Amino acid sequence: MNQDQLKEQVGREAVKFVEDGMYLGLGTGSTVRYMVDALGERVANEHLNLVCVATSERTAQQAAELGITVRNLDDVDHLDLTIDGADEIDDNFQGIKGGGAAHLWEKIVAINSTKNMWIVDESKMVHKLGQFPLPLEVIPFGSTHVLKKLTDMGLHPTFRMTETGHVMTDSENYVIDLHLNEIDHPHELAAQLDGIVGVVEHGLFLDMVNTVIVGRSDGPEVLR
Ligand code: ABF
Repeated sequence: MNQDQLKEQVGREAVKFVEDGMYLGLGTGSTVRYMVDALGERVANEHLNLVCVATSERTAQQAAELGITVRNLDDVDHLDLTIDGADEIDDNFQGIKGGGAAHLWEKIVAINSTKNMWIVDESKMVHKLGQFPLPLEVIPFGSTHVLKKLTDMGLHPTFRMTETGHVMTDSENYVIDLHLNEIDHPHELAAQLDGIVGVVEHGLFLDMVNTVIVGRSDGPEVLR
């Protein structure tokens, strides 16, 4: 099975965990796109009664087009489950997210969810975090000075750019990626980054996930 087939596999598997009446968080990324498509099928076929909160404008649009009820996070008092993707998951179920420039809203939704589930193809499973550049959402004002501070800290930062300029998040912020190769102490790094004025949020998702579904050629593996 190729990577897309594995993504579709775990997207469909995840939807089996959705129960009628749930308040459900919807992640962002290509794996989640498959999950939302499968969710749309269940909602239509089974007339599921769901209230969903999206972690990005693009997920909200996809869900709404499928007839899924989408609400703002501030219009619900809790979420039962959030299903999201990830860029890396290590042996301790710690994760890096944000490759899709959505990790701020993803983390806000995740911390307001009773349970969190990540769905990934097997290429995302690693022994140590860091090969995937660690995303930071940063405020544009003063961001060149934040970049310099990160450089001086030895964190190898780059602005995430497109041909036309900065990648902009749904909150109209910039993204800086840290090219670290290996992260030996993720909790310490997270605390360091939390203390930098201008950094809104980093993509280390630590001690947050309850269930991980990994796409494999011999079938999805449900971990935890
Ligand atoms: C999202 O899932 C992002 O945080 C992460 O970048 C993405 C993984 O992307 P994909 O499913 O497209 O591989 O939660």
